Order: sequence, then C-alpha cells, then structure tokens
Amino acid sequence: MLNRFNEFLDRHGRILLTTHENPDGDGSGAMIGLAHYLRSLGKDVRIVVHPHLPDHLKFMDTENWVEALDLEGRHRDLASWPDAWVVVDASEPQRLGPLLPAFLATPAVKACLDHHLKDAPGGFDREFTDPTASASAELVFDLASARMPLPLPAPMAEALYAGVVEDTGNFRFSNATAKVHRLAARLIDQGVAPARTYQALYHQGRPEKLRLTGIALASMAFLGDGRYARISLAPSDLAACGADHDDMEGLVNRPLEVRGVEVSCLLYEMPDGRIKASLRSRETVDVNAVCRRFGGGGHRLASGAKLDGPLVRAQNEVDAAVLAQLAADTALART
Ligand SMILES: [Mn+2]
Repeated sequence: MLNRFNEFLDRHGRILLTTHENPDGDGSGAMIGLAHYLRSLGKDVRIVVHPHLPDHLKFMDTENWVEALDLEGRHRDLASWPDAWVVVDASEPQRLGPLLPAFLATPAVKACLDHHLKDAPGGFDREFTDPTASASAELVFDLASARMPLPLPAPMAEALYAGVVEDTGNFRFSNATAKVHRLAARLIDQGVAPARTYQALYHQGRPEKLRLTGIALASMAFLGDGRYARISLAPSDLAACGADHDDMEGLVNRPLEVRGVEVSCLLYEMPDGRIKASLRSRETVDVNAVCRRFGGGGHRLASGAKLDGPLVRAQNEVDAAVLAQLAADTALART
C-alpha cells in the first residue's frame, strides 16, 4: 500500500494536505510529518485545516505551515491550487466539513491516507488505507523512514510521535502493538522526549477545560446495569464555563475509568442543533456497528456519528442501539 502511495506522490508536484474538521493529534501529526517528507522530496506542499490547529497541538507546527481555512480570503481559490489533494486520517470526504465544497470542486486527483475501517471506499480517486495501523502517523513514519536519511528532522519525529501517542491513548489502547512500541523506540532514538511530548499534549490545558470536565462528569448517566455510561453536553454548558469545542477532547474516555463500564458515550449538541455522538468501548462491544446504524463509523472500539436533535431524542436512539449491541456482543463473547 505504501509503495503505491509513494508512486502516487511521485507523480504530483503541488500537494494539498487536509484532515477531518476539528483536527486531532494524529491527523495533525501525520499531516505535518508528511509535509516534512514531501518537502524533502522537493514538493510544493500546503496544509489547510478547519477551523484551526488547536492550541495544544501548535507545538507540532514549528514551521508555521498549518493554515486555518479562510474561504473569504486566501482560500477562495483553494480548489485550483493543488494537483493532488490528500485527505489524511479521515475515511470519507464528508468529514472535511466546510472544506468539502472545495474538495468536490477541485480538478486535483483526490486521495485518502487513512487507518479507519470502511466498508466501501467512496469519494476518492485513490485510496491508501491500512486499518491495521494504530495511527495515520504510523503510516507516515513507515513511508518516510524507508526513504529519508535518518535521523528524521526533529520537528517531524516529534509530530509523528505525538500522533501515535494520541491515537494509542499514550500506548494504553489495544492498538498499542509491539510494532507501535518499536516505532516509538526508533523515534526516541532520534531525539523524541516522551515526557516533553506528554507535557505538551496533556499538561498545557486551560482551567475552562477542567471546569467543563466537571460539568460533563456531573451529567454522567449509567445504564444497562452500569455497563454503559453516557455524558451529554450542550453549547450552554460550554458557555457556562467559557469552554470551546476543543475543550471536549478526550472527555469521552473518562467514563471507562469506572469499573464495569463497557461502553462510554459523549453526546454533544452542535450549534446547528444536530447531535454528535462519540463512543468508546473497553473491549467486547463493537461501537463501530452502533455508529454505522446512524450513518457514522470509525473503529470497533472508537467511533462516532451525527444524529438529528433534539438531544433527548438522540439520547434515546443511541441508548437503545448501545444496549442492543451490548446484549448481542456479550452473548457472542460467552459462546
Ligand atoms: Mn487517526
């Protein structure tokens, strides 16, 4: 797969990198790492995100390459700039959010570099997906380390390491394989300092985020004999503590800290009134199957979907789907 991706990159000179809206640590680290690689090959590369690179990820962007989408200004003609448009860490174009119209309009070849499970690839001219990879940053490391002289540039190594840290939950999720640890060790050999990355990613927060965490945890409801925990947030909750969208990052994992919880869910009422559901599973329950019922998806243990509001209706729909999946997968695990 990566050889095919290299051949694809070889044929293009102006390459635009984007990821899903509200970029996360893996999407950002993978794009920035890939940009270092492509620049070493002499390519013209741009990175555009919506709405912006979150504050806690800015340390990755040492060269100030990441552009916040500005459709009225500098990105009015974005569609005509690239000859290849690579979507990183997003399984389908819909996840691009406000970048989607430009993506649909571009004459560039459309490609996808990703590690999410998907049934039927759609919306891309070229697909480069490996669901066995822990992170998109892992794919970029495998791609670049085979062709670039080592050590990799320090900012590149740090961005890729941070991407892997984010998507493996700092090496504690089931995707933290031996291969991932070996990859991490190679990056540490090249100068990455794990403690520094951890501090940058997780210990530079704002008080607003911790206050929002308090509101979220206070909303936690336990269903299915305590095996399913759900937290719900509305824009008014964010406003009450001065928090913004980025401050919800990681919240969905918190209920799994409770003994006996198999599935956790964060429901967020978006400003447009639709409801964003994020689900996490400890091990047994396939939350990708749950999210696919609502047109979403992701991984077996981490998935998301968007539902129509109001919040109470979405709560009822998601609760019913999770409880059904819990029953089915628990019965399966017993056989
Ligand atoms: Mn990822």
